Amino acid sequence: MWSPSLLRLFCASVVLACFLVPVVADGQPPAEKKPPPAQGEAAQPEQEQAEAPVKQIKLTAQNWKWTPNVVRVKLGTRLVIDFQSWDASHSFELKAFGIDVPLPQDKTAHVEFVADKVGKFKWRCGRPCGDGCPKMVGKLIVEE
Ligand SMILES: [Cu+2]
Repeated sequence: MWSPSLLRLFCASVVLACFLVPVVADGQPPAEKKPPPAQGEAAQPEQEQAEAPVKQIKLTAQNWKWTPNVVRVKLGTRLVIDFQSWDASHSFELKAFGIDVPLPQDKTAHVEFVADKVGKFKWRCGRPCGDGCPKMVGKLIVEE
C-alpha cells in the first residue's frame, strides 16, 4: 500500500503534469500545428500558368480578299479562327506557323494555334482561285 505522503506526491505530480502538457504543446512552433496545405492550393499556380489569353475571330475568304486582313495579338495568345469561304474554294496558308487550312466553297473551317513568336507574318490563299489569288493576302502581327 502507498503511504499518505507518497500518495500526495503522486497526486501533486499528476496535477503538475496536467498543467505542463498544454504549456509544452503551446510552446511548439506554429508551423507544426498547421494542417498540410490542401492539394487544390498547391495546384493553383500551375493552373494560372496554363491559362493563355485566347483571341477568337471570324475570318472570311472571298474573291479576292480576307475580312479582316490584319489580325493583331499579344505573344502567347491562343488564336481560335473560324473561317467562312464564299465564291470559291480557298485555303488559309500561314507558312510561319506551318498552317494550311483548306477552305471549301460555302463551308466553314476551324483552326487553333498559339502565336508563340513575335513579328509580322503574311498569310495568303494557298489554292489557285482565279486572277486575284496572288493579291489575296493578310497579315498576322504578334506583339510582346
Ligand atoms: Cu486563291
